[in-house]
Amino acid sequence: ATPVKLSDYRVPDHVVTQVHLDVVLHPTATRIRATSEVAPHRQGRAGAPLVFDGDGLMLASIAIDGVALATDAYAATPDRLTIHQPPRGPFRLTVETVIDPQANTQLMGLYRSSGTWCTQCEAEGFRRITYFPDRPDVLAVYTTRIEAEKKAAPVLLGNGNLVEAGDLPDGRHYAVWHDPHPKPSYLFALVGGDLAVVTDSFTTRSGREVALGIYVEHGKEDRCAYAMDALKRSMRWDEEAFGCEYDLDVFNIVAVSDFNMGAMENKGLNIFNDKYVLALPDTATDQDYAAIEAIIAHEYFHNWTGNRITCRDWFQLCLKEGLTVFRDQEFSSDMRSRAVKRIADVRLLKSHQFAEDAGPLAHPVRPEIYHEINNFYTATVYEKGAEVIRALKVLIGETAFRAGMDLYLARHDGDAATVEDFIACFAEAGGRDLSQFFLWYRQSGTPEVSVATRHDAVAGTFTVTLSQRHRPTPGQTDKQPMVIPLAFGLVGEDGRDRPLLDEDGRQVAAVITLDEPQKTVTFSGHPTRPVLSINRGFSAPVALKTDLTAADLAFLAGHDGDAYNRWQAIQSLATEHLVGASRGNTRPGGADAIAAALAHVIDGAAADPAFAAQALTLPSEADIAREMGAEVDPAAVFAARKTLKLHLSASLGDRLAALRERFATPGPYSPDAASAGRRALVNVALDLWAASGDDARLAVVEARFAGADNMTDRFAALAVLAQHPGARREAALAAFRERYRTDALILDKWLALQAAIPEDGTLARVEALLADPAFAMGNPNRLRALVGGFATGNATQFNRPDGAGYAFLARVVTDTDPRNPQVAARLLQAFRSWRALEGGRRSLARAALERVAGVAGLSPDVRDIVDRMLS
Ligand code: HT7
Ligand code: ZN
Repeated sequence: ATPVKLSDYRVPDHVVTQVHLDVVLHPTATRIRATSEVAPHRQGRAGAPLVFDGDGLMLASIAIDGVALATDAYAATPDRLTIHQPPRGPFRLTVETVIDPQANTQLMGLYRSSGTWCTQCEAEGFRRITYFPDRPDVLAVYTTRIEAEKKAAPVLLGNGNLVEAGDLPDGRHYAVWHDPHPKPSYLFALVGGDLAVVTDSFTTRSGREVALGIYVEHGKEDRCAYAMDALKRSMRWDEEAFGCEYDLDVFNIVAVSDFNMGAMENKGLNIFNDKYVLALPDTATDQDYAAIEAIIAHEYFHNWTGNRITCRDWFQLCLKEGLTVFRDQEFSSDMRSRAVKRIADVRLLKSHQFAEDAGPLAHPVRPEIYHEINNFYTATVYEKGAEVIRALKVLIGETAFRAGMDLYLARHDGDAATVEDFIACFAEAGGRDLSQFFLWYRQSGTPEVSVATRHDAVAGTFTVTLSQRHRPTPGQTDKQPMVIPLAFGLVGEDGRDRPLLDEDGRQVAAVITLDEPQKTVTFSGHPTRPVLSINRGFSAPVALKTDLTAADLAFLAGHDGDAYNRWQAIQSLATEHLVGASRGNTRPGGADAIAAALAHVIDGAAADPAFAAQALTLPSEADIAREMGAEVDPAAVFAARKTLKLHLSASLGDRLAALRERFATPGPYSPDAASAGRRALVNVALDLWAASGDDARLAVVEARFAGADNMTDRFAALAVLAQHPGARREAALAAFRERYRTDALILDKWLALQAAIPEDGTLARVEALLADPAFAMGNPNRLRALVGGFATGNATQFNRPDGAGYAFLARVVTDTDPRNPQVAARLLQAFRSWRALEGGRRSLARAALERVAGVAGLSPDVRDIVDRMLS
């Protein structure tokens, strides 16, 4: 297939300003009549044929201004409608299509989930409903009339406000929804089904009353309170933090159980994967609550960054996604602990995005070419996209950043904009040239920054030399130096930041901007050597190499005034040790130094239990592998990490045990951040304490599992037991299965946990679970839990030395592809770091990928991933 290139962008020849959709819902034959007000685009090609997109469509009828078209006036194929000589002025085009939602297993366009009709139109799903210019720069006002049998679909929802509803003969009814805000087709949505609703209301700052509704399966109404609360907090926060007020009379959320991603920001009618809506203390962990809060906020924030201002084309995806992730991260930081949120976000960035950027799927935050847009909803576009905005804020300062945002929201309201439009607002607000900064959007790969320091006790100076390096990535060999804002401090022996003075004794800012290949900065006033704390708060998304010694890191771990860097210091200390151990070289005393740093964390845990929990969490196997970069043996990595855990379990045993009492959460469960932080600390301590495998300790864990009064503690105990083979584990897994036998979302946790057991028997267990009634191949959540959990959560077993893990994934991917290409392509990305493996595994992984590549009739989604993976 021919790739799509950013450089080929041109305005459409025809625009649609208004659409009336008449949808008659039927399980297998839904009829859609779309009447569009079409006009030639002012800058389009005069006299061009009209070309509308389709995907698997069948045309039932076509008319212009009410007159049926002669068959030679147009050509309709499943994926295109062409009118050879459309009128030169505005006209009304009516097309009728009939589609089969029941047969739609791709979950794109109009499909059915547990009997509910629902839609997913981003990125190119609308063309599976009707012929249309399905591109984000065609903005139209939509009116949708939905008709259905009342018994099957008593609830009929659309975008915008409800303008009319009523009964029809033969037990049928209808509803008409009108959305006054012009929008691209990817934001269209409708829902029809027999759903329960939980309602509330919100008064905007200008006094507009908004009716809020969350629609869920009957019987799940009691699980919506947290999502509703998160929604109201998001609405208020967006007014206060960004001046963004909601703009319709209604805001509805519908939770469905079959969904390809997390959620979708359709105008006024968000559709969610039910995993990110439903929560009760007995069903959801603290992490689930935090994810619900973040995703509810994310989708809501799209109302401005994505909907009111949308993207000109899909190359600009980060314009809405990176910015909206940045906004949801800020929201969660304000709702919870900022430092802990930052640590969690950086952990995620490094584990997903750094890995992506270091492998064959690396691409710029704003790609310039794609084969399949669905494969570009990536950690790079989302998470790195957010980091770039954060770095911009550090670079230009808070005031200029806010002024730039205000300008962007005012200037581009109603536009389909570009990243250039966005950055121009900050250049203008900050009065500076941001053309070099733009490289963050164009160059792929994680910049590497090396830091060397020199102390001159006689002159009292401290010199920092920074250099940047950019490795080649697919399609990019020559790269230019970037603008890298590095927040920093110089920490004195007393643990306090020293004044930052240049060589002339003048105060300087606490940010070094590295915008050349190398830069040297000298500070005065240091008769004794300070310790450099750099990239504070992870101000730039770079990989750092410093000359900090183990003693410096231990010092920063205990004293850095920047909480993020306190955490980073412990991570660096542990990672360095674990990388060495994975390669068979351990430094004497290395594990003791880590134990000492963690003991310090435990002793000071009361100051911020959630932070202490993060600090006590060792680098993951993936973190260690990423740091190694090449010739990774996942079994050696696992063994190194396990050895360290055993050491810590023994040396910190009493301290860890005492945390359980010290930080027990009193009273009934509450999902608030402070209580969640205490639980996180107790549970991470439990895991380390029980790592010894001592039976008496496991008995305590088992008792905690049985006695837990909430899902967080119950599941944490189960996860600890899962690491230790034996009867206790199997009994606990069976009890969990039985307790939640009718609750698919909870059984997903059970599936994922077993898939992650780092033992030889796990692949057989996973294969057996494919036949468990808790599993369903056609449901994306189940597939992600079991197969995704195995491929991305179990480094030793996915990377078995016999290649059986790779063969298994390749098989599931090729089985899934004909049904749901998007999900298949995502699963396949578990191979993204295959080139960094040691030789034996590398050739087995290559063979598995080649087997996938050799399958005839692969979807464009899987073909794109496998080709890039092998190129
Ligand atoms: N903007 C939404 C992306 C999305 C999506 C993309 C492709 C296929 C299915 C999808 N479902 C949702 C979600 C978001 O980032 O907010
Ligand atoms: Zn988004």
